[in-house]
Amino acid sequence: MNGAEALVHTLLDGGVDTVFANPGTSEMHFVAALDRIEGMRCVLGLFEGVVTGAADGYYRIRQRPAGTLLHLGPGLANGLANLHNARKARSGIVNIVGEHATTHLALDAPLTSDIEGVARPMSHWVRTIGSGERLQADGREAVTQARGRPGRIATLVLPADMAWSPAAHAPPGLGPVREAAPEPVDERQVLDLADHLRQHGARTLLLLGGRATLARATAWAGRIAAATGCAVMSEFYSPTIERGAGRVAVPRLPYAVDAALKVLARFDHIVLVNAVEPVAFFAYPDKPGRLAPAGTRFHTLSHPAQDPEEALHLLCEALSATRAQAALVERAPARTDLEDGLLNPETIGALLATLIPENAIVVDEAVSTGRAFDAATRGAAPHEWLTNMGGSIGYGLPVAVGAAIAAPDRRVIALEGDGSAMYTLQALWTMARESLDVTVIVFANRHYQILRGEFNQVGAGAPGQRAADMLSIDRPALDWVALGTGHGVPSSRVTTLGEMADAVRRSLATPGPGLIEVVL
Ligand SMILES: Cc1ncc(C[n+]2csc(CCOP(=O)(O)OP(=O)(O)O)c2C)c(N)n1
Repeated sequence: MNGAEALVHTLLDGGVDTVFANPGTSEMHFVAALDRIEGMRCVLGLFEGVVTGAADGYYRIRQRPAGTLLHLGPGLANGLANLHNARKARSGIVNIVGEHATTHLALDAPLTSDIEGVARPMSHWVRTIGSGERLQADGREAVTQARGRPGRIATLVLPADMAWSPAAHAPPGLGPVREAAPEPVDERQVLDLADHLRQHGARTLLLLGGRATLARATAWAGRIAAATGCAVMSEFYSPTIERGAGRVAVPRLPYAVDAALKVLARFDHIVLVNAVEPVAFFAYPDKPGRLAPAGTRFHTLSHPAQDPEEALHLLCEALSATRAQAALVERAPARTDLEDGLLNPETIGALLATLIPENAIVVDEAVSTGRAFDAATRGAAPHEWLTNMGGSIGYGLPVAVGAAIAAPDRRVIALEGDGSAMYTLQALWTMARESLDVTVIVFANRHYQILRGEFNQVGAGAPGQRAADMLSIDRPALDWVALGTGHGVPSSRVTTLGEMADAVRRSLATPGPGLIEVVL
């Protein structure tokens, strides 16, 4: 057995059975090992941002890390933006990054760089395998890190000579690597919070983050709200929210600072459930960075290393509210009037509420077009909704790839701003090659629309021609039908709501990917 083979076995033993890859010469022995050893699904991405974003999407749906295979420092660097997003989403990922053979490093060949230095800012854990004897232990530690609670980004650098040299056999007696158990919930704190909610329920917000937005957790939150009059909301961004008809409504905090300030002004207390204090995305002159009013008291029910479902359940029990009737969202009525009407963000939201299929996974990178989708799609059939946790655009198409690989029996819908989709459009090719059931809807407003608003919000005045040219993408207009078709994805363009409805229905009913360019 060589080192590469030993490492593949170590990953498989640790429950990592999917690798998103973009390899080079230094990774060829690892590629050969993946070829020889049964059990690893290998998915090629044509840009490393696709690879790392796919691993993020995979984790969010499977709650289990995938591996990535990246080519030295530059390959890793190409993947960093989506590793940043994954890190903010608390997704576990095992990055395997190839490195020159140890003897070759001194020669300073063209691809030589400080890989650990590149990796560190976006990784929780970084290690270069320094000897064949350490290889399996280091591999195991990388998997253990990624399977931590919450998930962590582990980057393991594999020098080519470690990959091709004979490796030590697996140390005996090591069982499989499992996800770390959650830390226990603080029962004293649960009782204190129950007392608090009995007295101040109406002025308290339960703010849900991380896995607290899964339906099993929100079901308890809904009962707590019914019993105490508290409100329930989620952070603006979530790794995934299980929502839709029949579930507890968990509105998202608004993105816009003024709107968020207004919502939070209603509360004296915020109970954080795997969430953090809400802050503005950016600083603006004359606007506060903290979104809750000064004097708001924060209480922590659970933090990301704890199980929010358990915490909410215990709180519900402490309130004797486990049988309370949570208010559940009703199914949005079918709208026959809609499809002859105008095409705009409001009507698109209403249409999506009728079209999202049960159990679908929606990846939301619709940016300004999607601002009202949260309220509009609340009564859709039950589904999951994923948002960008790190704010680095280009997350959506890769995350859709990973989600589709993690859940092959579910339809994925990627809602994309045209500007955002351009960052990682190579993901379309992976969707086509792997025949993934992904419906990509590109909102072609041909601008960086959100930035036009931000220009004004930060007090930069009215854009002149040079500034306007940096905020628009209309000259030339991108041809999404050509881009999609060129990557192997059947694509169409629509200009009315009726055409959009037909095209989306067709794609949902057709196995494999489809792309719809919605011209706004
Ligand atoms: C990696 C990265 N680069 C740049 C930005 C800044 N940025 C935020 S939104 C945006 C434009 C988004 O355009 P689009 O997806 O078309 O959505 P729209 O604003 O038009 O609704 C840009 C460039 C970012 N967030 N991340």
